[in-house]
Amino acid sequence: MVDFLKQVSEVVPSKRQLQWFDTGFYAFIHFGMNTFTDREWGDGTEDESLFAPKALDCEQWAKTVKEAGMKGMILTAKHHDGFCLWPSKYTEHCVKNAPCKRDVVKEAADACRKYGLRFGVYLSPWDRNNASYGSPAYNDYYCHQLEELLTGYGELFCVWFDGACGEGPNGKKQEYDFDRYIALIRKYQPNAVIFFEQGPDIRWCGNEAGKVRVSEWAVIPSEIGKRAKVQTGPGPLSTEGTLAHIHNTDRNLGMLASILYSKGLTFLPAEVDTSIRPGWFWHEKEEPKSVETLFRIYVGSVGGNTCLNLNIPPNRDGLLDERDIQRLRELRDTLDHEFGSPLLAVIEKRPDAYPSQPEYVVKLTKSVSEVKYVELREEIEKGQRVEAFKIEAMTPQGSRFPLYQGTTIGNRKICMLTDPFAEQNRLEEKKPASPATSLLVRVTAARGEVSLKEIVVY
Ligand code: FUL
Repeated sequence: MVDFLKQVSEVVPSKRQLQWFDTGFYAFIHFGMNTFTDREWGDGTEDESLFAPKALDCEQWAKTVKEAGMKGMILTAKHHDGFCLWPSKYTEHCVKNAPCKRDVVKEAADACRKYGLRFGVYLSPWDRNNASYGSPAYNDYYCHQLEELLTGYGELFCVWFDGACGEGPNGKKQEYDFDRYIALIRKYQPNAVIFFEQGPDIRWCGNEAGKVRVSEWAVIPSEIGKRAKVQTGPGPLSTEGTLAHIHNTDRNLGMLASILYSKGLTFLPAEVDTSIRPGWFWHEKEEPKSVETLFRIYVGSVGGNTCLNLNIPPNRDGLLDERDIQRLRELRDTLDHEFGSPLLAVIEKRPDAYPSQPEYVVKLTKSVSEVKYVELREEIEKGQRVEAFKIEAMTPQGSRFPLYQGTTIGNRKICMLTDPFAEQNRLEEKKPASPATSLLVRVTAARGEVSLKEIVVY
């Protein structure tokens, strides 16, 4: 069992996964035929003449994304309706036959470069327009299109596939040749992460509502990763209740874990993809989510060992909607207000603690009542190890009282000690300040030796 735990604790991320973790918060742009037909899924019969944005300006997208503090953008180069936002050599169903003949992929890629954003593409494998869909020839078609995108638009940070596999125009379903698609991406864009439900670099968190698991592990059994039809909530994918129990007495769960892990382990972190609005595409009547909801999604995802891919859909003019821009400004203001100025703190690692259960004393110049958030980061390059931790307040005399209890940390864990949107905050402001001026961060269970690379207090 000890060997097994060692093995689990030594599964490390790739360079491209680390770069993706650093990207952290980026935009999804759903734009295409559906924008003009007011639908979420087109059926592939839409006439190219419908694609006619009047004031298309990808720089407006990039500027907004940059100002919101995001670091990248992923564009729907082709959605399920098959219409391509670039002039593809391999189909007539694309911008070259539309009133707007511009290469939207190129304009978006250039705008990203201008604003210092990383750029990625979403090429839907499901294609309801292409006649070859449902036959091996479609895999050739898809690879040709991938090749156009992989070679014509500079460096990509992400190639995003969704799992939808419905019927094509002739009623047939397609067997996707993912191995071939992946090989092509690796050949031309070795630094790009590939998003798919089951990896290979990042996996779906299992819902489109912006929710993460309580324990969002990046190290998961390869076998589970391959058939990750996961739902919201703590599913087996999180390995909650499996590995954690190996240390404990529950033999059945220990057995289950060794079976699950018998096919090996993989580093496969989750991405949270959600839309600022109810739909993925722009619909006049839809309104953006509240700043409170977006803030909670941000803290849960970026601060929950995942990255946040937030969709903002351009409208029929080809511009981001002013309502969404305003909401992103509010979100940025809230994030700056809450995380803009960390508190001064001196951090000391206690010398006598076990390597797998380190303890850190965080000395503040203020009372702990002032602390709203504690951000913890593991040295994820060495693997993800922390299974449980506690944060306590400590007085100069050494009395302690609990403030927060958590499970996984991973790349970044943001622990919210006071809720900025809760009414009770205003009432609590009147309470006397706590005499405690230190925090004690204690890792209470881990898969191996732990070293936190950052503790930041806000
Ligand atoms: C899903 C698609 O079916 C939705 O339309 C959207 O593009 C979402 C991000 O992925 O699989």
